[in-house]
Amino acid sequence: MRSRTLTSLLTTIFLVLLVAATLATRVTRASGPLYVSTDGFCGENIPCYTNVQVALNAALPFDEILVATGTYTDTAGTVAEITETITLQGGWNADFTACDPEAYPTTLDAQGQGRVVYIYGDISPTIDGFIITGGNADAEAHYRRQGGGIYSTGADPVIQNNVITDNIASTSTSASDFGFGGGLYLYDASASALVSGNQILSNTASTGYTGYGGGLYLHHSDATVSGNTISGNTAGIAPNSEGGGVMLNYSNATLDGNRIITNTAPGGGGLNVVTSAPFTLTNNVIAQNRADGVAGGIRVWGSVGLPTSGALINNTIAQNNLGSGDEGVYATGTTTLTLTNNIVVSHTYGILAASDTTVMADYTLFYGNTNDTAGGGSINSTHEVSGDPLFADPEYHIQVNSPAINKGTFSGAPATDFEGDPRPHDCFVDIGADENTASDQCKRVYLPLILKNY
Ligand SMILES: [Ca+2]
Ligand SMILES: [Ca+2]
Repeated sequence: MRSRTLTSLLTTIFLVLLVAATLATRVTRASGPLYVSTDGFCGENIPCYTNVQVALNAALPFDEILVATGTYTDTAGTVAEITETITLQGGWNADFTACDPEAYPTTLDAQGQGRVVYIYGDISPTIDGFIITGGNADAEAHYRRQGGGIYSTGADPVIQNNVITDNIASTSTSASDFGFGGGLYLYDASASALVSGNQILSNTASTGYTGYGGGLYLHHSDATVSGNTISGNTAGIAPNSEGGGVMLNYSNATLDGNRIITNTAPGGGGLNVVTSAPFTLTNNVIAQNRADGVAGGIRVWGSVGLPTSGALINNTIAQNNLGSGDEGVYATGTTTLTLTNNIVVSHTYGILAASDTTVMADYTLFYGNTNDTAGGGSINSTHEVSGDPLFADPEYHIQVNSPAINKGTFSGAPATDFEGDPRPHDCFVDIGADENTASDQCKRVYLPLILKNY
């Protein structure tokens, strides 16, 4: 009886202390955003931190952390280790009255001492408006040599409006070390993960030997990748390196409206897809990528037990002929591809279907390829269109008199083009990533309607 009373008393004391501790925690954290500035001055706003990680550590789930212009580093190398569903937003001015990432550049710089951002757990954080640079994952304790700029595992992050540049996954010169995802690496992300509106520039998966996915590597991640510029990235220097711009591995991802240009890899200069069924490419410009092995543009591979299949709809695939691997689309292994409304221009092989592959191409505009289609696989190209697509600018818009205009099929065509213009314009769907909104070929004849009473 006495011990029961004591237990009850101790339980009561414990509960009181717990409630007090909880209240104390709530009182010490102001409601509303947390603020970070390099000099610890945030105008009228509190709490105000000078270190991004200290603010992250203080944040509760669903908090916003707003970061003022300036450069943020950390003695740990990694500037932001994210374990909660928070929003981390850069691009704010000094007194937090305006947010404009271009006017108020906000840089997270790992200074070559680690990866820049590390995200883990069953969370959905948002990272918005930063310059993410100086990452090097070569000496990381967790997921070494993967994700120089950003590594995410188990999470469904939203990564948007950032400039992710000059990051490295691996510097090792050993043939047994591999670098994956120079700019970003997403592992085990669901379809709600989003990589959108970023500039992913000049990242390298391996500066020393084999690398995969210079800009972005998706592994077991069915993410949406949309509206990014993925440019000047490099997979690796060893000849088995693949995916200069993007690599998909076991990832039923959707890539829409990206500019994947001037990336380099021995295999798959722009994009390398393996063991992913199905993946989807819509409204992308895949141009001027370089491969010195195979597939300057897109390489797709599947195995017998793990075949790959994909749909390519309304993409512009052009001039991926800078190296000796000068195919626009290269299907190999156990792969099935369906192409609809694509422009395929200036390659030695526009579409190469190696043995065991099945490629169906409908409404393709071919121009300037030595061979539009080739290979020992099954390739069936129907409703071909030819003629100079008349690109208007480096964005690969088409001019108003382009033969691509109004020559595509409605079937499967996205409702908007690579810049959000409605598709179709002018009655019919254009081929390629751009729908030209100035064309006016669609004339209808309206006869006068006369009603008479007899
Ligand atoms: Ca049209
Ligand atoms: Ca357009």
